[in-house]
Amino acid sequence: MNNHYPFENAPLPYAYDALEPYIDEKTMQLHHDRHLKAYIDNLNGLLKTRPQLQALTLEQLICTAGQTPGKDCVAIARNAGGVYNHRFFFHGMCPDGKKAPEGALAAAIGRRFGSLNAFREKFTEAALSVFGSGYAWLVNGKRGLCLVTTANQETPTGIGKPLLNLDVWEHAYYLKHYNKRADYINGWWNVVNWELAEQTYGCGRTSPW
Ligand code: MN3
Repeated sequence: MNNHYPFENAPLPYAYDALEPYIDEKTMQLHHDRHLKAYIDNLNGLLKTRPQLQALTLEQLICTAGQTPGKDCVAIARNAGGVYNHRFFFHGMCPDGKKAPEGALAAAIGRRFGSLNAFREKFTEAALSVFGSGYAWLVNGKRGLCLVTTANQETPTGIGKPLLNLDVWEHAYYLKHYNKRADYINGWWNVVNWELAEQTYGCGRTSPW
């Protein structure tokens, strides 16, 4: 998969219905094929006439485009964030994954939050607290693990290395759960890709795909 322009909408790493009954097939189809695709198409459209930005990765675009004055720079950062956040979200889930983290990540969660259950409660609270559209994240920051919420398609890459994210825009759950975000979050815990979060925690990469 290209990590720079032109960005492509690579297929999900599992079938659309693989996360049933927790996340429904139709939601996954629309979310990947339309919502993510729109960010990719918008981003490619914005970069088409800017060769100086075409070799940059998503992380570099988010970082540099948002700080560069000029027409469309905010739009570039927002759409790059939309691609990064969705790729992170889709890869951060899997069918039949392990139910809990192990190894160094499990130990770090225990140190920071007391227990996995306490972490789940705090993360759920954070995800419920997002007003309107955004994400909840587990980030490995300068002082260790922390919970972060971001609005719209903002990313926490300036705070540290993201390990896990949850899309709480209504399009992520409305078809199945209507306005009940708590039910969606509850189901999502069953499909968290802990193995990938462990690998991301243990390596130098800033994105897990
Ligand atoms: Mn989304």
